[in-house]
Amino acid sequence: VKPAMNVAVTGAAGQIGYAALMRIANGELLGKDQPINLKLIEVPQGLKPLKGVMMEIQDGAFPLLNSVVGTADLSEGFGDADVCLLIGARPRGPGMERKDLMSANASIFKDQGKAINKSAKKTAKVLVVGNPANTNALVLSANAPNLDPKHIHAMTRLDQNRALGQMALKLGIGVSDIEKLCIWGNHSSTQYPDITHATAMIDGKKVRLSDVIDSKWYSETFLPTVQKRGAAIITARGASSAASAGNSAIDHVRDLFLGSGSAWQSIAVASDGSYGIPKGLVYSIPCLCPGDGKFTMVKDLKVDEYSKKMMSATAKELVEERDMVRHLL
Ligand code: NAX
Repeated sequence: VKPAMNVAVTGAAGQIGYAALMRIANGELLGKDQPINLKLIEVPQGLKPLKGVMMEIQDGAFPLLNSVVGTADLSEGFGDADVCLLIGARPRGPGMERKDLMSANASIFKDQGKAINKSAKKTAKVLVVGNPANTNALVLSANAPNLDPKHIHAMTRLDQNRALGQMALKLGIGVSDIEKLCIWGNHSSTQYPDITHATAMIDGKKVRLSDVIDSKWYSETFLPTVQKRGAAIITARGASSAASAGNSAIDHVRDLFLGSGSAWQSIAVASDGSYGIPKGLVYSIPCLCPGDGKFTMVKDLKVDEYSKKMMSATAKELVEERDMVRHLL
């Protein structure tokens, strides 16, 4: 039996936490042979509902689950963590400006960065889901110098999954028939879902997506559908997407640890300056995941004029976000 890995989850009593935790406990995050210790972190007022979630987890009788702790104490929660899933964040309140939201969250992620720096394993892999995810990850990284910034990610996998779903629906094929579709930039409406490198298997033949997709459908239907999917779900469900967000967080971490071969995965991570993206911005880029917590960015892609414009628009938004939290970096 493998030694247990420690998985810390913030916002564990929230709706994404609720949707993801049973699956994590069931081995979908790190593999069906990997025992885990769950460390569930909430703000003090979240501890009561968290207790209920913990009772349900217990009632799941998961063979891989070694232990479960619920706490509002960051050093206890992040202690020896191998994986940190940072889901909890401050939601936008009435009358709250984007700038206020940005700085309220940045200070949460500053504290969490310091706690992870002190208490988690130096090799810990961190995934930020709580919004504004990219900039929260940037603040966290600045406050966790013991960790390699390469291991601090923000989630754009949900955007990638949404794009794949829409494309597969349009073409009448399965999502696994589509390759090399990726998301660039911010997890926001400026994100750029890029199909210029993508291929699809149609009637047994591999074709370039840009050869079979009408550019008017791409720009007038596909792009806004993917970029505004979160809002459409709120309108329909009366609550924001939770199960699909939890699912994508699991996809992200699972592929990082168990590998996903030649498949491209969108990961928002500190830019190394490739593609003219300002160095250090937490910016989504296509990556390969060989497993064992490692990844490599896909380099030297040809970027056409349209992509260049879209990629720099989302970078510009991230630079503006960074400027709003500069005092915490
Ligand atoms: P909920 O409001 O249902 O749950 C959030 C939970 O986090 C609450 O239980 C709250 O008590 C807790 N919390 C707040 N601050 C905390 C802190 N400092 N430490 C620990 N726990 C804390 O929100 P939910 O729907 O679960 O969404 C969570 C976050 O994910 C939001 O910021 C949301 O915007 C973001 N999302 C990000 C997505 C992405 O693709 N990156 C997609 C889905 C989602 O909208």
